[in-house]
Amino acid sequence: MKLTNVIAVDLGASSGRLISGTYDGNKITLKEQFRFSNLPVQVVNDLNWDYIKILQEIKYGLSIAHQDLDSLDSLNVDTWGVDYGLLNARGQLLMAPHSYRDDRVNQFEDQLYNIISPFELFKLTGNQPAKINSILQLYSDLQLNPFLKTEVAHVLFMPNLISYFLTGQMRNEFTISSTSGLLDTSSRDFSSTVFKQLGFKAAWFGKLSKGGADLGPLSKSIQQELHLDQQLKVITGVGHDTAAALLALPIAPADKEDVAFISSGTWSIIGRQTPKPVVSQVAFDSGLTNEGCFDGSNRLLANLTGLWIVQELQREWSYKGEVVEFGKMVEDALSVQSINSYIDPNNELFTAPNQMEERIKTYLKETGQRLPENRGELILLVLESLAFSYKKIIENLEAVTAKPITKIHMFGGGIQNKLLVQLTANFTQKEVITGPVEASVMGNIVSQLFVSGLFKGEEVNQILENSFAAQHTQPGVVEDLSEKYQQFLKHSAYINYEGR
Ligand code: ADP
Ligand code: LRH
Repeated sequence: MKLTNVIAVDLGASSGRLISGTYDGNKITLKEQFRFSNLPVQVVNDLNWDYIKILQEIKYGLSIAHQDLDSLDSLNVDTWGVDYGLLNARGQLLMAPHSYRDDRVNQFEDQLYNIISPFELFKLTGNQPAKINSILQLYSDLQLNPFLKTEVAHVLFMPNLISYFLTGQMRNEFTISSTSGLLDTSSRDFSSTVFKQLGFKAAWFGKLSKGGADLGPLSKSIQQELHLDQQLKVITGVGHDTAAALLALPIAPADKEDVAFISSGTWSIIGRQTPKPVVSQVAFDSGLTNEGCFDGSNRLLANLTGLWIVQELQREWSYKGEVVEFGKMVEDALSVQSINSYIDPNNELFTAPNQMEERIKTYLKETGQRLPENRGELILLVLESLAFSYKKIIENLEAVTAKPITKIHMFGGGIQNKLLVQLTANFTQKEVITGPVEASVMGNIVSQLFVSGLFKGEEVNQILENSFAAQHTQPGVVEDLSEKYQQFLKHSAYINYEGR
């Protein structure tokens, strides 16, 4: 069989990567072609994505991949959720896309929820109202810049915006759109009810692409710029990184709804697959949200501020002149005992950038808990708080769906943190299956092979099993955790949703 080379452009909120996948009919072999840092930039009062740098880095990565591989067949972009670009009728960006951590939305939250209440929004769209959601970001943009109402001609979600930069073609995709708070629970298309009430126009978003489509070739100018001597087609495959990752898990169809997944990267996303969105009062009260899978089914999940906290500690310490590798941070945490102090990772204090060490200490002081005496203790308390949050959310998922979870599939950069994986197994007392690290990339590639007609469906699990070795972590024998868990729940009001 002829080798097929596809490129996954996977953009995370800490780094972007171009990874090639070579499919030989039996397995997919990944090769990292290029990785670059991707951090939002504070520009006076706005926190923006550096979209020009992102595009430039992707072009550079493509030229490296082109030199490395004989032929490039296709490319697809997946990214983090919710962010978007606003374009005028000439297809130009009206402003730099904002990061979901930009604080312009704070002043408009109450206004939006006065028009449509949070529970009403949840029932209408399946999305748990949150500051980061595109619905609140877009509503805020329109209030802050009234000229947008007449100037906006297109809204493209981040992966679709990047694909537009590469091809000149505009198309929003289902999985990424499902993070926006703008899709209807039943039709799984843009909600005319929400649009009418908020003054958004359906034409801005265009026709939704479901199940993937061929977008067209890389634009002529980029082909020439990169001296690409062949046609590379760009595919609107899976657009959301978490939805992409689910395509990379070799789970038998019959077991799909029995396992939980934990995506552990900048964010932690903890969920399970369900046939349809779950919009009951108890799902809402449990802080869960519904997003779409590439096959049109549903992901019921909670978004938790994840290793962002660890990333910020690393960034802060390195600005102070000390380079602290993630591996060293884990070693430091392994060398100390737990001090039984906990944070609520989803507390607002931890979503904003800067001064993370101080923020953690402030939280501990305000909740009357013991302060860490060294970096190891500080990192360990963050990791324990994350693992206890995973446990609580898994309990919520089991309660809301009235169905036990048998095991956990964990993926993303965080699975390189063996301590976090073991804590997750120990605290949940469930087997944790890890891999691949680059799950979004693998899923991105799988979606391209589907769209190109190279995969039929049933054979995918076997091909995934041939492509990487999953690791199995069993829960260790641990002391009685109930007191520790109660202590965590006492200090994590947001995670402990019943307490809201
Ligand atoms: P995103 O896709 O959101 O940018 P990733 O999935 O790449 O994030 O995960 C990044 C996280 O993975 C980092 O915050 C870090 O905590 C963790 N990580 C990466 N490499 C290692 C390592 N060698 N040891 C421990 N943790 C690591
Ligand atoms: C993780 C993620 C998550 C949220 C966040 C904004 O990368 O996609 O699912 O949507 O980004």
